[in-house]
Amino acid sequence: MHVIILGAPGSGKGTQSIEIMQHFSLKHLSTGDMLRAEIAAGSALGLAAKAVMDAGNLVNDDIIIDMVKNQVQSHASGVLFDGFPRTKAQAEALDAMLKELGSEIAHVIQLDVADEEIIKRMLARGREDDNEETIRNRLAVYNEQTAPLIDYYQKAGKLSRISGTGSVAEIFSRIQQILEK
Ligand code: B4P
Repeated sequence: MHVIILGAPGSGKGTQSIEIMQHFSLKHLSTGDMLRAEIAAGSALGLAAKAVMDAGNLVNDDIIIDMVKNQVQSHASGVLFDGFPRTKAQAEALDAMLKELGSEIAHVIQLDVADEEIIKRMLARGREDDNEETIRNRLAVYNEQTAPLIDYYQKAGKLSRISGTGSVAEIFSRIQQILEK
């Protein structure tokens, strides 16, 4: 079973992914974590990605798709995609990758959180890319480049939209109901 957790930056994708991983045997694949690992390692990819991430923009599709491809091939039994795909090109590449493996996405869970709540959460998180100017740009980039995926997965009959407001446990129980169906 392959699952995507979709939502605006700071909507709690990473937080819920930890809960999902503990209950379902899925490999957690976070492109944000992978990019931060590259930055920490000081690789050429990390250096290039850092400036893009600090500005709140998206890292180049080809780089991201290559990064994900290796992981998907070695975890064909079930992946939880967190923060990927973020563009239509990434979504189409993912569909093609899975098709090659004779597989497909089973569910897409979309976390719905109001912008004001997101800004509050991210300012409290205080990661390097969590200043107000960057957050506002990330929300604009999300609306422009990632939000069209809601329609993409809805048309494919795979989307479940849930409220991402409430306690971490409350939100996880909404997700659990969907995944256990
Ligand atoms: P990501 O690492 O994916 O991170 P995110 O969207 O900021 O956060 P997430 O939704 O996981 O929120 P979290 O659980 O942490 O992206 C970082 C950057 O990497 C992107 O801007 C982009 O530049 C680049 N990137 C990554 N993937 C890419 C791709 N595919 N293509 C191109 N570029 C890519 O929660 C946020 C905060 O809220 C935390 O402090 C948490 O404790 C708190 N919180 C969570 N749930 C809560 C709740 N229920 N109530 C109150 N607070 C809560």
